This record gives sequence, structure tokens and C-alpha cells, in this order.
Amino acid sequence: MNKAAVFHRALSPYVYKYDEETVHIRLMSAKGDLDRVELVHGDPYEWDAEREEDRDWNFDPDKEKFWKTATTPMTYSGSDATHDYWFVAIRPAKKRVRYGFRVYAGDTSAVYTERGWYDEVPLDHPGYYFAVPYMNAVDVFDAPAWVKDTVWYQIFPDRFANGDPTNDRAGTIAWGAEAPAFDNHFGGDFQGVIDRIDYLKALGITGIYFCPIFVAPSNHKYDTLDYLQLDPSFGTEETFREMVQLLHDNGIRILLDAVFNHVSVEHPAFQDVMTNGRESKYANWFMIDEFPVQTTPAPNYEVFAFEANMPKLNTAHPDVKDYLLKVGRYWVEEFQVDGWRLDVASEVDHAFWREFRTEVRAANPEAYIVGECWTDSQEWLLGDQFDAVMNYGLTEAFLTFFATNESTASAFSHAIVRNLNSNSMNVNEVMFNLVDSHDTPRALTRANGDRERMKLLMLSLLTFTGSPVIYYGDEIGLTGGQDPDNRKCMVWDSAEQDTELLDYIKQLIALRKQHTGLANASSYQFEQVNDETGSFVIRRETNETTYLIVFNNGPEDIQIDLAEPTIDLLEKRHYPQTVDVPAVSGKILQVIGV
Ligand code: ARE
Ligand code: CA
Repeated sequence: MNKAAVFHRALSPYVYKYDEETVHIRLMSAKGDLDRVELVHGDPYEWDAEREEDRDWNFDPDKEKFWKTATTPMTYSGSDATHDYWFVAIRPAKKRVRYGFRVYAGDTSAVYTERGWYDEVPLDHPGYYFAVPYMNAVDVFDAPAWVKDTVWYQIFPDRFANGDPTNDRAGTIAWGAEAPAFDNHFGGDFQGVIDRIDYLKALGITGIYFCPIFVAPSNHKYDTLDYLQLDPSFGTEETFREMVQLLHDNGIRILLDAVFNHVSVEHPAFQDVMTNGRESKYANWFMIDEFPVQTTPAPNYEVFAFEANMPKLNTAHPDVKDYLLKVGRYWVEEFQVDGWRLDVASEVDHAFWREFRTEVRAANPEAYIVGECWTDSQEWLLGDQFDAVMNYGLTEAFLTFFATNESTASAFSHAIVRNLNSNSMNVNEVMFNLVDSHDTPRALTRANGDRERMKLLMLSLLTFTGSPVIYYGDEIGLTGGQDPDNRKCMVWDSAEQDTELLDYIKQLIALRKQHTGLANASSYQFEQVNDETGSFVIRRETNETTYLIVFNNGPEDIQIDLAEPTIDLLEKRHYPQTVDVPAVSGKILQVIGV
């Protein structure tokens, strides 16, 4: 037994309140070390019945006492490269629980508590154990439920559709006439989205994430000049309002991009500091090393990355907070925007994000808040800041397996299990899951243009737990390397579109909407993982439905024998007990339920 590897902390994602009645508890252990794990748990104030008269709030080491405990088996929920994960959900009668773990390896067992290891369950006092002291309803993670059922579409506004050439800025290039560059514009706008509503409805997406739309000098608009003004090349407030209304009327939600880490060097506040130096009333809006401010040869103030044209805002300053919180509220209140994607979120302070959540949720209690964090994001996902993050941790696992076929089925399963166990299930269910974006090469390019690999990648994304995102153009076979090549103009000539890929993705989106179990099931279980054939089966279960999704990532056509536990389920639906899965393809089997 490898006790050193057994790990639990009394905090998310190892223990958390899944809902007002339910506590989820996880334990990690060395891969293959433990045969089974039991949760030992009880009410911290409840003693064994026969000893009731002994009830004594003060611990009396001389008195023999018996704390009342129960035992509940934990389930093995998967492994990554080095650890096994164990899970249990319990519903404490009095919304409080003390708990520990009895672990078994071969013919040995031991009890792991907050105070360390014991041979037997220490019954003299619950004080030894990990605790959920009390489950206050307001502390339960409250992401908006509509996100689970949303299929997102990310639009880079300048490149989706040019519906109104009259708002094109000087120098705008004819649609698709040149390769995208860091400084060229193609005239995409809100009218273009309005004109293409039938395309979006036919695709089946139910949410659009717009890259920044506020006035800014660049073509990407991540260098904001005024958060309360739409960029005129995208259209007027009236057209924006018309677009929002039309999208909402068609069941499509809207997410805007909040770029609060920094502004443009041309922002009036920064320009005032450049002119008036220390005397400027905005001097403390930024982090200036010394005056006078200089932008060359290197900025003497904090910036995003090394970008002198992106001075970092001091979001701890009360005036900056007021300014930005007003923005966060304004677009939700005035235009019914459904939420925010937060740019460079992990570099802005937590205190600001806590106030931001309060402000935005006051304006719309159902607003979705998703941060751009590329690494472990636990400290933003405790329920007081973000609902989710852009799940780039998953992106690389998906691409290196399905797109480039560089990793094995077991390595893929390890990466997914690790990702799912690094966040609470509440977060996993509303994660913003993407295979590419305006900041990465396109998935089809990573797949070297292989449409079958792209289809398998989309099958995985669209049957995964959480909220899937399609980057505009991926559905019709757009390619592109690193920024700016990944921001080509959308292709509207169907003769130039990969209509087979488009039809396949439309079917997947329709399936996901028809079978809510694929969107809402919290379980995501790997079975039959086979590195020789590059195949595995995913089991997803809700109370009334079980889905098996079979994947064959390898070059050979194969047959997958659905393992024993599945066959009895299969009998109920008379599905074949073996499934033929051609090379580089997958299938969704609904084995029971409606
Ligand atoms: C572009 C080029 C740069 C070039 C610059 C010159 O990419 O190489 O130096 O132009 O002007 C926006 C534009 C970009 C532009 C950038 C800077 O969209 O086209 O760069 O501004 O001018 C990290 C951050 C993450 C950030 C990415 C870009 O963590 O927050 O870098 N993403 C957001 C937006 C971007 C936007 C900005 C930030 C700035 O989504 O579109 O860029 O507001 C690893 C790391 C990540 C890293 C990621 C990508 O995975 O873990 O931390 O993201 O690589 O580089
Ligand atoms: Ca235009």
C-alpha cells in the first residue's frame, strides 16, 4: 500500500457541494495500488445510540466514546498516467459531515483521516476527520443551467460576413482577396451576422462568442479605445441591437469579449498620462515605473506581454474598478447580452473578478462568465469568480490524439481523466470546450487537412461533458496556421466549402440537442481502452439513459466487443454485442433509455 500517494484536501475539487443536498468527495491514490476504497462518514454531533447519554460537547480523552459512523463504497472513476481516482456522492441528513477513507490493498487496509493514518476507524471523536462543516445553499456553485445545452460558435467579427460595405473603414480589402495579416481589414460586421442567420440556424448552434466589438485601432480590437462604443466598422448600436434581438428570437445566446487587463496606448486615459505625467488624474490607472512615460525603446509601464501598445490597467484602483464594472453591467442591462468571455483573465486580480461577478449577476442572474485561462484555473472556479474557463487544457489532449494521432488511446484517456478530476463536476458541466480559436492553429490544419480525423475530433468534442465551441469556418473546412493565418475570411461559396464535413457536424449538433443525456450526463467513463487499435468506448449515463460512444482512431477497420457490463444493457435494446468501427471513425450507441 502506497500511503504517501493517497491524497485528499478538504477543498474543491476533492470535496464540494454539488447541490444543496449533495456532497461530492474524491480521493487520489497511486495507479493500481488500491483495490477498493470506502468512505467512513458521520454527523459530527451524533454519537452511537447506546452512548447517547454520554453526549458531551467537550472531548474527554478518559471517557470511552463511540462516534456514530456509516460506510459507503467509493467508485473507481478512472486513472491518469500516475494516479487512480475515486469518487462518491453522499447526501448528509443534517447538511454536515465528517469523513475519512478506509483503503484496501490486497489483504491490508488502513484509515486515512485529516489527522493522518490509523489501523482502525478512530471512534472516540469526529475531530480526527475531514469536514464539510455545513452546506449553506448560497455557497453551492451556481452556473447558469442553459450553458449545458449550448453549442457555441466563435466569431472574429471582421472575418465572418461583410453585410454592409458602407461601414467598411478606409483600406478595407475585398472579401478573401488577400491572406489575413496583423493589420488588414475585410469589413465583417453585425449586418453580416444578420444576413447569415439562416446559415447559423441550419448549423444548429445556440450561442455566439464574439471576439471584441468595441472601438479599437486594430483589426482584432483587443486594444480598446472606449468600452462603451461599438467599433463603427462593425455597425451602429441600432444594428447591434437588431442583431441581438434576431439571435435571441432564434434561440441563440450572445457572449461578448471583456478585455479588462489592458487598453490601447491611444486610450484617452493613457494619453492624458503621457501628456500630464504624474499630475494626470489617470496616473494611477496604470502601473507606471517612472515619469515621463515612454513607449520606446521599451515601455516604462506594465503592459500585456511585451506589447507597448497595450498598457496594463490597475484593476485594484477604485476608479478603474468603477469604470470597468459599469462596462460589465451596461452591455448586459442595455443590450441583454448573455455573458462575458474574460480576456487574459488570469492576469487580472481576484478581488476585481469577485466584484465583477457580483455586478454582472445583479444585472442578469443567468449570465455566463468564462475566463480565458490556459492553465490550472482552480482558484477562479470556486464559485465566486468564473463559471468556467476556455478549456485549453483539454484542447491539446484532443488534438494530439484525434488530429495528429501522436498519442495513444491510454495517454488520451489519462489526459481527459486528469482534466475532469482537476475541476468540480459543476464546472465540468459548463466548461467552454474548444479544439481551436483565434489564438491557435485551426484543428483541420493540425490534422494536416484530414477530414476523417476532423470528423472524429468533432464527434469527441460534441459528445463530451460541458459546452462545446466551434470556431467559425471549422465546420466548412477552413484551414489556418498561427495567428493571423487562423483568421481567414469565412468562405460562403458552397462550391468552396467541405459540405460533407458541414453535414456531419450539423448531424452531431442535432444529435446533441436531441439527446440531452449527451450534454447533461456528468459521467464520462473510459472502457475497452486499446492502444494496439487506438480504440476505446465512452460510457455516459444519466438516470434514464445510457450512451456508448465507440472511437476507432487507428488505421484499421475493427470490431469492438462491448464489455460484459454493457451486454445486459444491450439485450434490453437488442443492439449488437459487437460493433464494427471503420478506421478513423466513431459511433454513438444509445443502449437504454429514451
Ligand atoms: C499578435 C501575435 C503576436 C505579435 C503581435 C504583434 O500573436 O505574436 O507579437 O500580434 O502585434 C491580441 C491579438 C493578437 C496579438 C496580441 C498582441 O489577437 O493577434 O498578437 O493582441 O498584440 C497568451 C495569453 C492569452 C492571450 C494569448 C495571445 O495568456 O491571454 O497569449 N490571448 C488573449 C486574446 C488574444 C489577444 C490578447 C490576449 C491580447 O485571446 O487574441 O491578442 O489582448 C500558451 C500559453 C498562453 C498563451 C498561449 C497563446 O498556451 O500558455 O498563456 O496565451 O500560448 O500564445
Ligand atoms: Ca462592413
